[in-house]
Amino acid sequence: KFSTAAVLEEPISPPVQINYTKLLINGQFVDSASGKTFPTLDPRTGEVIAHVAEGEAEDINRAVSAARKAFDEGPWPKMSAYERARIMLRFADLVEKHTDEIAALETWDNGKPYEQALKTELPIFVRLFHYYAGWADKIHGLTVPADGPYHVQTLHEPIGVAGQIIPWNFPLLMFAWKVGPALACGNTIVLKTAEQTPLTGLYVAKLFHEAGLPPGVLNVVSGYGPSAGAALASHIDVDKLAFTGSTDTGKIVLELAARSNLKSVTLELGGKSPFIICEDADIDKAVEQAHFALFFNQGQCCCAGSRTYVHERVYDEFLEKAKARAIRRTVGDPFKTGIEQGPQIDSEQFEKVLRYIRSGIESNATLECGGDRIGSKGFFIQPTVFSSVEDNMLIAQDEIFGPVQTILKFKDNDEVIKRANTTKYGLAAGVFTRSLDTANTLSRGLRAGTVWVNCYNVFDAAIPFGGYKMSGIGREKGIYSLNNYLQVKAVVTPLKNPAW
Ligand code: TXE
Repeated sequence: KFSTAAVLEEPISPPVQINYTKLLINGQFVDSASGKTFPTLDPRTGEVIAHVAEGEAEDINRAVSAARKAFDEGPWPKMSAYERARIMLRFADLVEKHTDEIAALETWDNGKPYEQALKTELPIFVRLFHYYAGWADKIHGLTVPADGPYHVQTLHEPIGVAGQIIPWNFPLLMFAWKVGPALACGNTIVLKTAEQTPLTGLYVAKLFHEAGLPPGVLNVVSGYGPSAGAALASHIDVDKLAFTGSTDTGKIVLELAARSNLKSVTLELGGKSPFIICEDADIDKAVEQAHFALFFNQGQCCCAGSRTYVHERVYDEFLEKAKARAIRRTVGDPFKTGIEQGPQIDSEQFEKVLRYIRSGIESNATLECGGDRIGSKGFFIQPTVFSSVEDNMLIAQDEIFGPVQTILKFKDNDEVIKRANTTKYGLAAGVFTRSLDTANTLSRGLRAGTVWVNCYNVFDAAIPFGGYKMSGIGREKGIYSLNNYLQVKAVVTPLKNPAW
């Protein structure tokens, strides 16, 4: 029953050097106040790649002071929006110039396939900065036709210092989703990267300074959640907090934000997204997209299509093909050409995924393929498929965050809408059908921030992304993300001559 995925050979030597391991505060690389460091590991082997300065509360204080000064004294928020846009565009150019190195660093620290980082994620990263640079000089208020002899206008102003906490599954893309809109609106930033993946954030932040970003505008602190992350979320001088991570940690940071200074908070949290294959779907396309929806990025996606609902009339055909596709999936050293799947991020996530696989077996779901680790080194897991999954099983309810596809059977649209919505999450959903009516019925019935119809994982910079229910608060990307980083000021002036 195991997949035929390749066993890992000797790891390929990454084609990049690590130059930046300190904290980036006020435009300078500095040691942490305590002098402490922490190791970041290669998920292929579990071995140490580098020791990185460990930021804690004292370092967050230093970074927030720098960001505060850069906001209050300028020039960033008061600079012409066109100039801000030009710096963002110059940064995007520099990223393109160093794209091989940045992708290699991302793969080394995270374990994702190099080809995915290079050909999919880096272009999305660059495009996102182009997109938000385009917005910088198009953010403006309104004139408001209020009653009475008043001239009323709204000014759309930056909020101030933005605290941003990002996870390890897409270190670069999460950097872009957070930093792009915040800078376009004229804010200054303290960004805390995930402790598993500190390297690319430091690298690209250095490039931003080369592109002309003034010191203090973008500060990057590496460190752990309960120390550095919590200090940022509860900082009295931080005006806005943007967080991506688990729902449990999302609740903690929301509480810290409320207890400190009521800073406004956006949260992008977990999911258990349904992927629905209707009886009239193009089955081959649905198999491929359902596979992509779940297995992309080692299954470590908040929007992973992790409940695959298949109509009973096409269930057997879909299952056979989905299983064959999972067995064909190429797993191995992410630096090797043609590899679709690398290792999970760390031992904690690796053990968590294996625990859920055991739970699936114990709850009598049928293990169709996979189910075990690959090799004895690093954090590789076989592409795994469970069929005969029931809604009440743990594997159908919890976010597994790994390469484990769970396939469930349904009879009709009303039933599947109800079952798909019976979850605390509401991040994304997929619908596969040839009928426009069915597509419309399902996309309107599903309670999710994104519904992909006959496609999945489309992450254009202009498309908003975020969750219903416990998948989060607010939207990132697109025009919607600008609101997260703006204050609206109403300016009311009496008119001397109301007739005009
Ligand atoms: O998440 P955490 P973890 C889900 C996924 C995964 C699970 C746990 O199911 O298996 O979460 O992963 C920082 N105050 N997602 O433990 O803890 C932390 O340092 C402030 C979904 O990695 O939420 C990191 O920078 N910050 C997800 C960030 O929060 C704190 C992506 C995320 O870590 C903190 C990742 C605290 N007390 C995991 N504790 C998605 N939505 O894409 C931790 N952090």
